[in-house]
Order: sequence, then structure tokens, then C-alpha cells
Amino acid sequence: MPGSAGVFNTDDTICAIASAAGQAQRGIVRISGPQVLHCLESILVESNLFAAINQPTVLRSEIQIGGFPACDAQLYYWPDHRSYTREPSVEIHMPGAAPLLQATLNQLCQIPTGLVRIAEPGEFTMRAFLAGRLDLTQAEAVLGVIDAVDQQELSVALSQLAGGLNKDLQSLRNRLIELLAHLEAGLDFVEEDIEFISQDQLQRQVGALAKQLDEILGKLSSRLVQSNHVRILLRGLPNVGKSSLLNALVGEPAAIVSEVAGTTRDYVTRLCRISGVDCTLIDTAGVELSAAELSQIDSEAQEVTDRQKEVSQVELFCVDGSRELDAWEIEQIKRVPDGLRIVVCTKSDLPGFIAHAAADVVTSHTVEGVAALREHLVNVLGQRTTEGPVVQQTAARCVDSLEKATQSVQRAWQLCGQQWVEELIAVELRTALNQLGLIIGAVYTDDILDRIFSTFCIGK
Ligand SMILES: Nc1nc2c(ncn2[C@@H]2O[C@H](COP(=O)(O)OP(=O)(O)OP(=O)(O)O)[C@@H](O)[C@H]2O)c(=O)[nH]1
Ligand SMILES: [Mg+2]
Repeated sequence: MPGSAGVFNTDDTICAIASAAGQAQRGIVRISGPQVLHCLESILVESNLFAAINQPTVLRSEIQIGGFPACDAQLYYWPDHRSYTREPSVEIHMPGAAPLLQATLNQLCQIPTGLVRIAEPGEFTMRAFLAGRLDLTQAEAVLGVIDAVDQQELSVALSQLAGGLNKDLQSLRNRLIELLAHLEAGLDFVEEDIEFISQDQLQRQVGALAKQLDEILGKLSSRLVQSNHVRILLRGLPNVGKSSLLNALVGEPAAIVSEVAGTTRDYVTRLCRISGVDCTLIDTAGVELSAAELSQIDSEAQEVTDRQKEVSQVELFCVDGSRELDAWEIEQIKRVPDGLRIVVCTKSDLPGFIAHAAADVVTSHTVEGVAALREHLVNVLGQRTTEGPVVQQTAARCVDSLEKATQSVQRAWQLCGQQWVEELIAVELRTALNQLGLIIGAVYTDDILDRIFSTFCIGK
């Protein structure tokens, strides 16, 4: 069983059928471990074919299994650490008859040196993980690729495998390690008068770490709600009618509307259901273009808007149809959006209104056009990518650790600026590092490994 002693024993050579169950023309048997060459000797008609090979190699040769006639096979051989598991490995691509594949495994498990056994579910991936080839989020992504039920799930799992989540986490962890190294060097040489990092630098860097952690946590938390809950953001310049549109969509005066530009400061949210999908509509402060003139409150409002944009899946980009489009609006509309977007032209009741091509047209005051906009939203919601259960599970597993890491870094930040607290700061940062390690598997527990690998199938 994964998590039991056997699976951690990488001295054994493991083998399994790696092709899908069922009738197929070709089947694959995968072997990994120190006895790979002996295994090959036990089935190849020609002997010593691979003995002198020290490069990853593909060869075609005949194999002889039990009472079956000799047959042709393609052998993919990795003699060293360049394999998936970072140990000698081979894949035998051979005729796919189930009895033949089964007999191959039996023959392999009976080689005289012993120490060859059938792999446990997920054991190849577990070895890749233990050898440092994959981190845990990637191991889970392998599972996601295997379990994907449709193209969208598959592409999400593949992008995770390519490092979607993992890149952010690695960079964060590296920054943390570097900072901790400086801090601890200072502690080690406290008697000598060497300054490895100034108070100022420390505070700045810890602050930056807290911010980065917060961002990753935000992304991850939004993933958790993504499968059954969609965040729809209303965005646009001040006074274009975003709050009015929110009110029209939810059918009540949820957000304050006024002719004064810059009315909405914080963001306002309302839950609603669109065609069976739970949605949160988020009204934001209008985007201010001249950052130089912003007051403190204005710039905080802008930051809130930016943050909400990052965690939303659909954007209603609002423009005021009763006036000319601003250059920024034209640029925004031309730009390919990050996610799903609908452009909405508001105030269609006003004289001089011009409907911009490909935009939805609404008068929030009379709710004219709002029903059609809802219909459009139904279509757009159908296009959103859903993440498979594995990505969801990975996110859930990570959120807890990330929250703890964030709390530690925030405590460290509060300590910065005080005298003689470097030791305490280091403790907090070490705790955070440990939590990040749990996510990617640099630090792992049997319990975590059990949960992840027990859901794998044999041969992966
Ligand atoms: N005639 C007309 N006026 C509208 C319509 N929608 C909004 N307005 C007016 O436009 C002004 C701005 O509306 P808001 O909904 O507050 O605009 P906002 O985009 O939320 O503005 P900020 O919060 O300042 O960014 C108000 O005076 C509204 O009454 C509409 O459909 N028709
Ligand atoms: Mg508003």
C-alpha cells in the first residue's frame, strides 16, 4: 500500500502494466529499479543487448514470454537518472493481449535475483517524487491528467504539471530561504560586527514575502470556489454606470449610485444565481487613469479593484454609450482579455447614445437589455474552464499550509523594527518555510503521501 514500508523501499525493482486496461493492439510494461538489466535478460531472445548501453535508447528486438511464441517489441531504455523515476527504467511496448502482458509480469517477478515485484498504485510517480523529479503538486497533476474526464480538465492538469502553481511557490520558497540565510548568518556572527542584512532591508523583504503569499493564497482560494461559484466583476471608468448595472442585475439597490464620479470606493458584492450557477457580482471603484493625482483612499480603492480582477472569472467591462470612448477604453476592448469578458454599453436611453460593435446594450434605469445580458452571461458561464477534482484537492491541501505560512510571515513583519528580535523573526520564517515545504513536498508526512498516492492506478 502507498504509505506502507514497501512503497518507500526503492531497492526493489517494480514492474506493472502501464497501458490502459482493455483490448488494444499494443500494450506497455514498465519496469523501474536496479534489476532492470536482469529483467531484460530474462525476456529478450538476444542476450546482452543492453549491457553496454549508457544512453537513453530505443531498440526493437524479439522477446520470449513463457509458452507464447516469440514476438516483436520496442524497448525504451533509460540506464540512469534521466528516467521518470531517476533510476534505471525500461518500457516494453509489445502486443497488447492481456494474457501475454500478465505472463510478462509473472516472468519478470521470477527472475533468479529476486527483488522484482508488481508496483503498487502510484509507485512510479512516488519514486519520481522521492527522487526529487516531481514535487507534490506535480504528482497530483499527474493524477489529474490520468483522471481527466474532458479536454478542459486535461488542459488544466497539464498546465499544473507544467508548473502553474508550482512556479509561484518555488520562487516564494527561494526568497524565503535566502532571507533566512542572511538572518541566520547575522545571528551566528552576532559578536563580530558584520551586518548581513539591515533592519530596513529585512522589513522590506518580509513585507514583500507577506504580499506574495497573500497573492498566491488569493489565487488558490478562488480556485477552491471556482468549480461551483463564479465571480463576475464589473469594471470600467468612474461614472459609467457599474453600480447601476449591479443593482439592475440583482433587482435591488445594493450599491450606491450617484452622479458624482468616484462614488464606489470599496467593492460591493451580491450573490445571485444565473442559470443554476451561483455567482458573486462584484462592483468595483472606477479605474482611475492618472495615478499621479490619486489620494491615499483613491489608490487603495484602485488596489482593491486590481485584486478583485485577479480573482474573478468573468468581467463585465462597462463603457458609457452616451459619450465617446476614451483611448484607454478602446485599448482595453481591443486587448485580448485574461479571462471571459462581456463589453457592456450603458445608458442606452440617453440622447447621443452609440452602441459599440459587439457590446451588449443596457439601460440600467429601466432594466432594458438586462435580460439579454443575463442570457449572454449564461452562454459565457458555459465556456468557463472547470478544474478537475484533483486540482481542487491540491488547492484545498495547499490553502491550509499557505494560511499558516502567511500568518507566520505577518508575525515576522510585525516584529521587524523592534530591537533584538532577529531570533524570533527567524523562528517565524522557518515555520513559514516548513509550511511551504509541506505543499510542494520538500517536507512531507506519510499522511499526505498516503492521501495523494493511494488514489493512483497501478502502472503510473
Ligand atoms: N440615464 C441613465 N443614467 C444612468 C444609467 N446608468 C447609470 N446612470 C447614471 O450614471 C451615473 C453614474 O452611475 P453609477 O452606477 O454610480 O456609476 P459607477 O460606474 O458605479 O460610478 P463609480 O462608482 O463612481 O465608478 C448616475 O448618475 C446614474 O444615475 C442609465 O442606464 N441611464
Ligand atoms: Mg459605483
